[in-house]
Amino acid sequence: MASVGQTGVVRLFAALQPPDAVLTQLRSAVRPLRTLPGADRLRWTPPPGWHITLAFFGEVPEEKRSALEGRLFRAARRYPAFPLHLAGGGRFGDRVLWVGVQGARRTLVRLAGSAAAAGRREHLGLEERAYHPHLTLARARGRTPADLRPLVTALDDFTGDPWQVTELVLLRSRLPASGVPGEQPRYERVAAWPLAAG
Ligand code: 2AM
Repeated sequence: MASVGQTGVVRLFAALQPPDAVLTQLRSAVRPLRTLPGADRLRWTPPPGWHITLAFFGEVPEEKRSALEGRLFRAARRYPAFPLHLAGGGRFGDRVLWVGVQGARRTLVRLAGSAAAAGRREHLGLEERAYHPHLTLARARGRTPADLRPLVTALDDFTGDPWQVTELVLLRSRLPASGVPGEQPRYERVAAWPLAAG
């Protein structure tokens, strides 16, 4: 378990971590994108931290942490293992470039809903926005919009190998010290629970 920060709160989110072989494939697909015009003006997410967010809990007070973890453990064991693969590109407006997630998407969306419900029952401030499965590859810097369309097109033909999702992971996000240009959050695995139904 990660140690609790000095303020007694930690920034936590539930996620899936694709296996290393899939991340290696994605890395190879992303490498040529980084040489396209405008790509150097984006902040590219470092491959070791690549994940598919299920639910973002924000700052979780220490006293709610074990109850949240218990709820996530119980949610995970209600689901069977299920297959996913990464495929194609997409974007959120002119700010976020991502790779899509395909396969047992209905199960994925239900699992994400259960993870969000676990947070809501602990009265954590979850956003109500619709869940859109994705793995973020790059973000626009600051307020500068970016033309992400050529990068999305370049990912059209990418399809990664399928893998079997067998666990729900709790990750901690450590924000960079403010004022460090280009610094990104670091993610740390705090806990993982098996999908154990069936
Ligand atoms: P993103 O990939 O779409 O940026 C850790 O911050 C993870 O939680 C990121 O993958 C991020 O999604 C996701 N997330 C969802 N809502 C968030 C929020 N309000 N603030 C920060 N991250 C959020």
